[in-house]
Amino acid sequence: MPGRKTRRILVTGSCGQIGSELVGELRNRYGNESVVASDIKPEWDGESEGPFERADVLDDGRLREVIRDHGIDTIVHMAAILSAKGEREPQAAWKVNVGGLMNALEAAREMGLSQVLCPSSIAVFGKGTPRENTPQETVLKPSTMYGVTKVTGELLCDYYAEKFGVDARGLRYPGIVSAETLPGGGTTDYAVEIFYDAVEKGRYTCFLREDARLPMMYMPDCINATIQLMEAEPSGLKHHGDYNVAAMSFTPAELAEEIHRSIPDFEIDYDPDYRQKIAESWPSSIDDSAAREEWGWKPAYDLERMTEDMLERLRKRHEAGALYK
Ligand code: AKB
Repeated sequence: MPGRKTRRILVTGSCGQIGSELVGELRNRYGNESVVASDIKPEWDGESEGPFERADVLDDGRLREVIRDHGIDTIVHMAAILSAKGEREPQAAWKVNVGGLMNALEAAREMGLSQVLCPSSIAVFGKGTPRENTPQETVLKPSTMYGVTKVTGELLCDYYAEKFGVDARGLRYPGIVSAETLPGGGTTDYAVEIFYDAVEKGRYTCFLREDARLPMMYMPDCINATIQLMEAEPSGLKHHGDYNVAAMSFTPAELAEEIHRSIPDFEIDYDPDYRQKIAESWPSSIDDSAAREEWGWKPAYDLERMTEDMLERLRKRHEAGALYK
């Protein structure tokens, strides 16, 4: 395992909601030149400076070329199609999420890379899973193609770790709330959209029901969890690709109430669509004691602190005429 300062990291899906902020933080820690951002998009639109390579994760040859050219030893594999888009394009979701991960794992195996980190999601849960305080080890019978690909991804990480000794790691992200890059194609996206609409229009129509309680996390915690797991000593880890991580759980009504404290005129109404069914198949809260015990996971943000920070950042941008970047 390379030391913290000597890693050379490739982040796939760098232009996405999590990738764009993760690249910045990894560059702060490891140096700009040591972190290569890549995406199927032609240009890097993130704020940090450093190398960018256009690469489709399904193009195995291109992926290996980037790995070779930059002397990469760690892949953080963020490229994926999320739950709602995956239900509209299930074949593409399978291809990108499973095919892309296989390419990353195979490159790691054949080229002797030190680590692959691939996020999983609360979407691995489904029928027969306890919905409250969902345990680490439990039934994994997702009802979405996204969930099917994430269970497969977890199993692939375990397989490559045990069979080939690839240090493959992953964590089950809850819904992620962030102020920099908009999410796209997820069921939990409402929890970001609501802030933009609250600041811009003072009202929001939610595509989930008011009582759809889901596990959520604020981006700074998501970035910390990801880097903490990357840097955790392997000897302390009993799992590979499937750590539950939690921070808070709330319903759309509770989030609206919290926003209401700062924007008293804020109004919300509800027009649930096909995403409600996806939300109903997921847990309402998660037991993350394995992550806490094995690599010291501890979130910093609750609903109140997150809402305050989101509104402050978005209001500033709105006043400067740059709400949407
Ligand atoms: C989604 O809603 O699809 C994602 C997730 C929970 O993995 N945010």
